[in-house]
Amino acid sequence: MRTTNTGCKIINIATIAADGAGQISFFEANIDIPFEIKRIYYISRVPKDAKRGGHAHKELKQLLFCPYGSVKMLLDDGKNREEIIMDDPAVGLVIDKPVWREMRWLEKNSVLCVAASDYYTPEDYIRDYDEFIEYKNMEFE
Ligand code: T46
Repeated sequence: MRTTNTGCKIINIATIAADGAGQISFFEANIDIPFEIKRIYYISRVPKDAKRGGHAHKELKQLLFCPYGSVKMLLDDGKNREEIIMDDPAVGLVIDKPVWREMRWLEKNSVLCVAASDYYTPEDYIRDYDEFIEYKNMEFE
């Protein structure tokens, strides 16, 4: 496990290879990731260079992983900004605090999967960057 410059965590997802038959990866809630899972979603059929995201979450915790292809994550905690390329099915990104995220698809049809700690709650999103900075400044004070 490695903590990134924006306070996210890069984790190794347990992965077992089968001779000539690929690999299987798995994780368990509360054991391998620090929360209960209430929702799974995945983003697929995205063209190369398309961008998504552009928001932060107030409370939601998530594990992101890319089982196929390559997606660039831009992460910003209000003080630090970094880019992380997700291209390994055996690696996950835990975002468990308010961090602004933008995603760019580096390869057509890459799949981004997310295990989330809560049901879909539109009120939990901050979709305006200035509002996000104000929210973080209140947190830093
Ligand atoms: C995140 C990044 C990594 C739902 O109705 N239920 C859901 O569970 C989700 C995730 C989305 N939606 C609806 C809300 C919008 O009408 O799907 C539409 C597209 O969602 P959004 O523009 O937020 O998608 P992304 O790819 O920008 O962001 C998503 C997640 O929403 C977000 O939580 O962290 O992936």
